[in-house]
Amino acid sequence: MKIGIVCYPTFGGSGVMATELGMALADKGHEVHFITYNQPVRLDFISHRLHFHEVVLEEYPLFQYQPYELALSSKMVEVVEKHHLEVLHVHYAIPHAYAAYMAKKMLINKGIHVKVVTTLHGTDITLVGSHPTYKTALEFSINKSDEVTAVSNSLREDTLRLFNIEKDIKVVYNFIDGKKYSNENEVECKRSALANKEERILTHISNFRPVKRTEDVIKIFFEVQKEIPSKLLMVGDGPERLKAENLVNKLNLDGRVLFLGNSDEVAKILCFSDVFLLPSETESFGLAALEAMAAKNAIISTNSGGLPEVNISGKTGFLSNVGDIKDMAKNAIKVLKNDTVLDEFKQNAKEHTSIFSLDTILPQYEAIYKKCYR
Ligand code: GMT
Repeated sequence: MKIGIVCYPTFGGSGVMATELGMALADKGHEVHFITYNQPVRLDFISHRLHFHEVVLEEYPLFQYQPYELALSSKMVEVVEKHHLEVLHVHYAIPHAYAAYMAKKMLINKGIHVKVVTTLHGTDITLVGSHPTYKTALEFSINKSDEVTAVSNSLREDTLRLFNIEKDIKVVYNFIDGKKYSNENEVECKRSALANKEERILTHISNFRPVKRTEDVIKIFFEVQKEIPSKLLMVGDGPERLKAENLVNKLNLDGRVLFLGNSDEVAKILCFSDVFLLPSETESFGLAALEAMAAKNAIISTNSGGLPEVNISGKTGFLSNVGDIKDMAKNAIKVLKNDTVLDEFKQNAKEHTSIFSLDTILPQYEAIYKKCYR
C-alpha cells in the first residue's frame, strides 16, 4: 500500500514509534511517506520505499503563532495527490487528526478519497487533549477518523472516559524490533567503560518533562546506592534536567550519575544497564520501558496508566504508587542485590517483549489499513 505517516519527528515515544512503524512497513514492501516539519530522528534512508516531505512554515509579521495545521494539511493534500497515497496514518492526535480531516475534505473536493487512521499515544488525550482549549476539535477529529487506535487498554479507557467517542477504538500495542537488541549487541557492550565489575547500572530515559518525575529517579537511586555499589545513567533532555542535575549535586552523587543527553543509540546504552527506572506520574504505555526490557533490564516503575500492561509485577520488575520512592528503592534493591535474582528478572523481561514483537504488531496495523477499504 501507499501510506503517509504524520508524527512529531522528535525523541518522544510517539515519534519514535511512528518512525519505526514506517521503516518496518517499507521493509515489508509498502511505500511510506513521512510528512512532518523535520526528518524524524530515528529515520534512516536504507530503503527506496521511504520518503520524507518537509512541512515548511512561512514567517509573516501578523502571525504571533504560525498556523502549522494549515501548512500540514496543505502538504498532506499535495503528497496524497502526487504519490497516490491510500492511507494517512497520523500519530498523536493534536493537531494531526484535525489536519488530516481537513486534508481529506479538500481531497474529496478534487475527487480523491484517502482514509485516515489516528493513533492516540497518551498525553494527546490524558494531559493536553482533554483541556477545554483543544477538546472540541479533538473529539470531532477522532470521531471523523476512519479508524482509531490506542497504544494500551488503559489509554483506550481514558479516551472513552474523557471524550464523547462514537468510534470503536482498537488497542494496538507499541512494538519492539527484537533484531536491534540481539545478542550481537551484547558482544559489543563494554560495561567496563562505565562501571567497575562489582557495580550495577541503572538507567532512566525520557524527555525530562514534569510527568516523568525525574527528581524521583534521583531520589530512588540515592537510596539504592547506599546499599548497592551502582551508577545511574540519565538519558534525554528537557525542562526538568537542571532540577535533576541540582539534586544530584545536593545529594553528593556527582560521579555516580551520568547525564548523557539525547541519544539515538538507545539500544547501545541500554545494553550496559541492569535496571530501568520509570517513576512517571502517568504513562499510556512506556515505550522506553519496553526498549529497556528488550535489552534485558528489569523495570522499576509506577503503576500508572498502561505501565501494568507492559511491566508485570514480580516477573519483569515491580510496580509502585506514584511518588512512593521508598517502595521503588526497596524493589530496586531486591532485584539488584543478588546475581541469580537479577538474571531471572532480566531474562523474564526479555521474554515478555515477545508479545510486543514487530512480527505480531505490524500485521495488526496492515489489517487496519485494509479494513478502511472494506
Ligand atoms: O512520554 C512522553 O512524554 C512522550 C510521548 C509522546 O507522545 O511522544 O509518549 C507517549 O507515547 C509513547 C508512545 O506511544 C508512550 O510509550 C508513552 O507512554 C506516552 N507518554 C505518556 O503517556 C506520558
